[in-house]
Amino acid sequence: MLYNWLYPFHTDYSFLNVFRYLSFRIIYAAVTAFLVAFVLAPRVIRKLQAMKLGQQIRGDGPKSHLAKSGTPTMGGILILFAVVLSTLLWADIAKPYVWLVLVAMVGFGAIGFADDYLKFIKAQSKGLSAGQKFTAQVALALAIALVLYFLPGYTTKLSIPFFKNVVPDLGWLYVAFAVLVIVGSSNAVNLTDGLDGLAIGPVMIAALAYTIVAYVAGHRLMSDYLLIQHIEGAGELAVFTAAILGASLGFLWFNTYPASVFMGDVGSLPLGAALGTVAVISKHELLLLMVGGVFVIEAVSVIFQVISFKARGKRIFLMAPIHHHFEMKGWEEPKVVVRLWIIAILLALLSLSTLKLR
Ligand code: 57M
Repeated sequence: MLYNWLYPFHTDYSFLNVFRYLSFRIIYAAVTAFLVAFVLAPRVIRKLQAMKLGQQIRGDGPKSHLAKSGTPTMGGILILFAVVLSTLLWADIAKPYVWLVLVAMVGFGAIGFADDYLKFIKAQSKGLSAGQKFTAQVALALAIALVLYFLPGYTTKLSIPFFKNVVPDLGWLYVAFAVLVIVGSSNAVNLTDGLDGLAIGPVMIAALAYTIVAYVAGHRLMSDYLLIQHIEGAGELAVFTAAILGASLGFLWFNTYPASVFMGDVGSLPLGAALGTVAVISKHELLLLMVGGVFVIEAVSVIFQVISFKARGKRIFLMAPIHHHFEMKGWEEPKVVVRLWIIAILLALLSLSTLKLR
């Protein structure tokens, strides 16, 4: 909103002209979100501890996790606050895409909050049932997809990495596809959030990658040069993803091993949904499979493990998701986390290279 309120006065105060530059607003959205998360985290952690919102640790997991019992969770509330505040401050709030991604993030955050609330505050150990959670996620994602479908100028064409001339128009099928991307991304991040810093690291890396993708997609000359679909107004999504990057950095300061706080479903579900929604709006949905490759690997490891266990009565991994498999093989937790971050960085670099390799 600073852009909307202050830029009009640039004729009187020339330094306000700086708000016109998207790159300036992207950088300061990240810095603002970082500072909000970093400064408020100690107070939030103390509040979560006072409310006895400590994580219960399941006995059937790696034994090393038992020491984590009582670690405050639901720290994702802080991430959400930092991202929403910074986006409202630095994005052009006249653009509908800004409100759509904020609604997606807050909506999935509410689903996660309800789950955590039932688990930790009402001490109904399981929280929302899988069916309740999934139904709420699909309903919200469907609403977002339908708004997009009927938004003037939005296209249901699907970009395919590496193939610039293959752009199938999915028509109304795109609505189902968009729901799949948003709900799948939300749950994949949720499954990944099982070690200190393991989810927030790849979220940061994916947010940085989509900051670049959204900036380019919203830039007429750059999108034409790279032969990618130009999405008018997509540049403002880069302010939002930069805010996610900044808030994630601030949260990581306290979530790194040994974690002082966990994000909870109130953090993992909205972060995944936010990345999925940005991928859908910027028309780089399939790219998310590469950018968020660590999340895909984690989710696929669970799917294969459950299918194998049900079909053959045997496990493929010592334990799923795959981060537990490495723990069971004797890798220390920080080693598992940083090595998966390295894979996430490499996948993000390869993903960005596909913008040129077409
Ligand atoms: C999301 N939640 C963590 C924390 C975090 C189908 C099956 C694969 C489901 C899966 C599951 O329960 N997933 C739920 C993962 C949990 O973290 C909490 O949940 C929030 C995210 N939603 O913010 O509040 C535990 O993860 C650890 N943790 C950290 N540091 C962090 O920064 O150490 C989390 C964040 C925390 C803490 O220990 O308690 C989780 O793992 O539950 N189930 C599993 O992942 C279980 N795997 C399993 O059952 N595998 C079976 C299946 C596939 C057949 C198998 O391989 O045979 C593992 N998780 C646990 N115990 N807790 C193993 C058993």
